[in-house]
Amino acid sequence: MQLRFSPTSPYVRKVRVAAAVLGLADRIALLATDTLNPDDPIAGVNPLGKVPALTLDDGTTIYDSRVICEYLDAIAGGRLIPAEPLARARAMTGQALADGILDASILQRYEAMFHEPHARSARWVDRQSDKVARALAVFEAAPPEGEVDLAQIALACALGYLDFRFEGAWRAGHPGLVAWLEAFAAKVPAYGETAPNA
Ligand code: 99T
Repeated sequence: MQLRFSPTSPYVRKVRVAAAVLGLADRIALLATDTLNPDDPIAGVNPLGKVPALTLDDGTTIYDSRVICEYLDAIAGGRLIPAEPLARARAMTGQALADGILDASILQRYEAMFHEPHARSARWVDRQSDKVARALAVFEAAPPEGEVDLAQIALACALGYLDFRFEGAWRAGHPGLVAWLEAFAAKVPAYGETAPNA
């Protein structure tokens, strides 16, 4: 399998950590991708022009990170996403909340990257930053427990992204999550190995 990736993408990191935990990392070749370069083949592989995109051995390409993680989990026998419907929905909701932190954070970043200063909307940025704050408060109130699952991996990657692009400002108000992330990193070596600046 071939994974179109960028080392700074937290969605890619989620896939790579999931693959490592599932014992599938050595079946996945990494293809460096520059989504901002119009000559990069990514748009021919994923029309949305985003990473991650995983091309399977039969030539099928799948995206986005949630679909890829679900596929990898399925071929590994279902260790990161529970089969029981309610437990499954809970794990997928945890992933959606963590991914929502990423989506809202990246929208803030793109606002600064793609808009000239006079065209930026502080209201829009505040709206996104409120989403991040609310999601972090939910996780802080009840940090995930139990075996490593997809929701935990997604949360760790979201916090890692806030460290990488937002100077770790989240740490000040979330001591429970700081402790949780430290414990997660100690349990899952692939987390440190896939850090954006590793
Ligand atoms: O939007 C673009 O044109 C390019 N962006 C991406 O490819 C980002 C990279 S994170 N990927 C996604 O937005 C994927 C989201 C999707 N729902 C998924 O896979 O789950 C780059 C962040 C950074 O470098 O700061």
